[in-house]
Amino acid sequence: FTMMSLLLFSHSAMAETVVGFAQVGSESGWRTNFSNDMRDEATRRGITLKFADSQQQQANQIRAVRTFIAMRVDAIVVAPVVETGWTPILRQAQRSNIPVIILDRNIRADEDLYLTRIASDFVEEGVKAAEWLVDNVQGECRVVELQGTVGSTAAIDRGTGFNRVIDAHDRISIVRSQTAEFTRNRGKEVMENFLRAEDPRSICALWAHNDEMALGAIQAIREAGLRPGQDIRIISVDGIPDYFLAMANGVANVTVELDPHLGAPTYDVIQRYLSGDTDIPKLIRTTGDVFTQATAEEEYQRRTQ
Ligand code: GYE
Repeated sequence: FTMMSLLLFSHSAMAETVVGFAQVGSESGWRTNFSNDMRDEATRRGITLKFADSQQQQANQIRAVRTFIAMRVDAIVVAPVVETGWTPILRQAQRSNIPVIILDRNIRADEDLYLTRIASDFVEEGVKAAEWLVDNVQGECRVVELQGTVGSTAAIDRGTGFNRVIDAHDRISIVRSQTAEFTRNRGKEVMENFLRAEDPRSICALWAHNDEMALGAIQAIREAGLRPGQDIRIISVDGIPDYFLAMANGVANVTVELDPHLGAPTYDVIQRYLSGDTDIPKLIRTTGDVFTQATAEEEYQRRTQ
């Protein structure tokens, strides 16, 4: 043993775990809850978290990952903005022997390039949202759709699931569809456009790929003199407290919950891997239930107290 190797040995045995996290941004309440959970759980476990808010730009995420590699962090977590374009930077991480965990949205890349992915089934969320519509709204129904970020798994798969269900029902059709980038402001603006482009009274339901856009759209519907939740049914995904409040107030109808508590399963996997466990599944699923006005008040209280 040289002095140097002794020093290195004692460092790796004692050093605390450092994790780099390239987050999408702070476009929605759900995302903010997820970021806070990642920070809180890291603190609880004595893990140092290097957090990068990528402002919905993949280029920023790739730059953050490159920095994490240069810092020689113990693990890298990516919540990808879009699905494509990840292979080169993940190859770099692999060459540096740094494990990568994919959270939430998916990527199109070789499975060998990451350790595991922790996420819900977004197709299933779209299916559940559409099934609520099929079961609760009678007769012809003209739907307007606010899509999430173009190229993101959450938008692609939720759209796929919803369409799969309504395609079997001739009475239900999507008459307008546009992205509002998962944000409340854009949700309001795009809904205003929909209400101008269509006869507002002919719109039966809004299908929004997240609560944040739905909340913006609810505002637009009110300003147009219609009753959200009644004249236009509001269907969405995430289950953030503000949306539970909207359901309790009768201005929104249904949401499919998405669990923002991804910190514990993420650090579990990282700690297992770093202690030598090689038996880690490629996909770890989180699940969520459908919530309606029926339990909205109590669910709101539970989530905010
Ligand atoms: O539904 C939305 C967000 O990727 C599943 O991204 C996520 C989505 C979530 O900002 O609110």
